[in-house]
Amino acid sequence: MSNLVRISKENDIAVITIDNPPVNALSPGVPEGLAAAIDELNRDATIKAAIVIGAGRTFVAGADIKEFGKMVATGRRGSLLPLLRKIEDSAKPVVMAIHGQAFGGGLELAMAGHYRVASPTAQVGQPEVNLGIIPGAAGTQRLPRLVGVAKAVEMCTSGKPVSAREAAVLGLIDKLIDGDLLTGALSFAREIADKPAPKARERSQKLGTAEESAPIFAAARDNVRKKQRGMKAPLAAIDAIEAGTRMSFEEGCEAEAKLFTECLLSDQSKALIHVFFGEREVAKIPDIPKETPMLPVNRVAVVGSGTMGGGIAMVFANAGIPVLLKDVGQAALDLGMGKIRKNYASSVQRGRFTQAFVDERLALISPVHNYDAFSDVDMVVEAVFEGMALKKTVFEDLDRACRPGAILASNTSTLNIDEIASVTSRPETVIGTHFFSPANVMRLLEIVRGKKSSREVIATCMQLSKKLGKIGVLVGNCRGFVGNRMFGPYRREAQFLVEEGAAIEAVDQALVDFGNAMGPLATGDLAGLDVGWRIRKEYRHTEKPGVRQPFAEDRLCEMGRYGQKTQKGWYLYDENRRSSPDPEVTALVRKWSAEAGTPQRQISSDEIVERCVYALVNEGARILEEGYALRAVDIDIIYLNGYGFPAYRGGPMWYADTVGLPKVYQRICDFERQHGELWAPAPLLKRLAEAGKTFADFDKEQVAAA
Ligand code: 3H9
Repeated sequence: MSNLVRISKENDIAVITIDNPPVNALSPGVPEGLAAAIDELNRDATIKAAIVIGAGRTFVAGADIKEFGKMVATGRRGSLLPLLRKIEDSAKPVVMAIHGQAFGGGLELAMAGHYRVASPTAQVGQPEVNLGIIPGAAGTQRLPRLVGVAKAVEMCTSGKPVSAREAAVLGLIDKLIDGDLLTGALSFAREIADKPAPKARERSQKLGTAEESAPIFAAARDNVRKKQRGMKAPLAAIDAIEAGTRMSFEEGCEAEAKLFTECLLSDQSKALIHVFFGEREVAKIPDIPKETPMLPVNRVAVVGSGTMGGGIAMVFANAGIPVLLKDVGQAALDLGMGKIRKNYASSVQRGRFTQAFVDERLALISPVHNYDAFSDVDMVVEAVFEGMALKKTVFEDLDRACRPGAILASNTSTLNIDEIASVTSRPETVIGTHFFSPANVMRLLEIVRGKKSSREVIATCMQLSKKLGKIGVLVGNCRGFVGNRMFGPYRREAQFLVEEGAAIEAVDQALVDFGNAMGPLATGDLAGLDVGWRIRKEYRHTEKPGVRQPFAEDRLCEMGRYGQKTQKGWYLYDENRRSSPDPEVTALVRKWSAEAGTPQRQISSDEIVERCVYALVNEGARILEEGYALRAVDIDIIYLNGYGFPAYRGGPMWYADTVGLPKVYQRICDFERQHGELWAPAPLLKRLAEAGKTFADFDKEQVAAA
């Protein structure tokens, strides 16, 4: 037996324990250990049944994702499938006792057992699509036999877990165990020890007929094409489940194996695995060790009850943290609280929250119009209008009102956090927390490190982001930080393309077809074109004379076309914010381009994508070299979670690696020749391309050097 799996005896029941911290992944040694334990079970005449249970915090989180590289290289899926067959064929019944998670290969393992019992708080699921693959150890074959085709399709395509309670209703869990899982599992095992052991692979009642299932598959494919646009794995999962309903179990497993391998070898899977590890990597800050003491964040305050402030207050309340919401007067507060109530009401309507949950959350938000109660809070997030003078006044007030050591955070999206900190007597507690709009929905939180921000404050904010359901990424203090600094050149290119003759809709469509949630021009309309316009006006003096700048958006703003909020921007909007093209804008841009002498030409969708995405990559490379992002993967995680970049492309930097940095560099050099110095290639990109390296190599070197 391997040291990752141990077997012990509780009278006539064997207890097989998987002990592979932190999440009992099925790493090499675990399947072998389990196989040896099953042999032992069947050899020992004094044992009547067995329980398989996980040590530590969970049952089994799935196959070991770190081993996927080897699977790709060898084309082998490891020893999981024969093991599951061995368990199912065991002459003595095997009870799977689940706590924490049975995910992916973990659920597949559980389904090979004859019975499953679970703690009520456990979760089960097939999240493989999130890694660009499908279940590869007969999950697409056993799951529909246990829960029916429709539910199996839903679980395998969405990747979302179901609770043990729901799984019990579905027939996937045979019994919920309150109290100690092992004790409950032992008495369950004694109850069933002498009964025939059911095998999931032999069940067919829930599979239904081809006619019954056809509409389920058709609807699921439609749904995937709409909601998981561009993703291959969910469609492959449907194919595998469908194959299982038309063939024998063995043939179904073969069909699954073929589809699994295709997915595993795809660029999408490699990108999504990069994202999986990346989301965990960003939490690791080289100069801030895990043991850094955390500060308490039990009561907070938000200054400013506008869209951002209100959304941020909801984020804290949703995490169960009481929050003071401050604004200047009753009218502003009433407006802010009204918006919060409206947001919550729509969540109840959509079934996301129950009314009781919302009532509890609303009770955690206390509107206030002065700083009197601020002496009690552990952290303040300032979310007032974006202007340095105003922010400084607020921070002077906070410095007076808050207790020493309280974290003073600014939700600025562009301003210099050190300058804000300089007006306080405690710059070490000042930090940027840049939430994305709508704050209660978007997952990204850029945490902006000031020159003097203390390690404790940074570590606390990073940990807090997880508690708030956000993904925190630490960034340096430069204009626009990481996300918005890169977004500038991206949107600049979108405008240039229109000014050079591309149709507005063609630019947006090319990027939507690439996989982005929205096109760059439509995004501008959504965010408000005036926001960028105001910032550009403020920084105009920093632009180098003679360097080409886009003009179309500024002119639209001068006409009062600010986007969705004025029902006119790049597009026209009706009262429901549905967009339609506006021929007037096209005519205007053509006229302005003629006046500016900008030559007009046909522009392909490939060029649109290259110009916009490589603009991101080039700026990303500069940011990386200047040290404002810790790793290329941090930039990727920012773009996936804050800017709608498609996860299956891994983020802009990973995408550039996939294309090949020499090719990306060459195109950027072409663009520099054609369009001028804004396209000067980033020195880091040049160096990596010439050395035949990737951004991923750069990250590895950074980690090694830390
Ligand atoms: C699969 O099973 C394919 C099959 O069909 C069979 C094919 C033949 N492997 O998330 P956390 C690490 S595909 C390796 O921070 P939490 C993780 O990187 C798999 N490592 O904790 C992290 O490492 P570090 C299907 C894994 O409590 C540490 O564990 N399964 C794996 O917030 C802690 O993780 C999935 O997709 C793994 N499978 O959440 C489940 N899982 O500390 C993926 C985790 O060095 N996992 N690690 O950064 C999860 O969803 C969450 O980790 C879980 C715990 C909910 C389990």
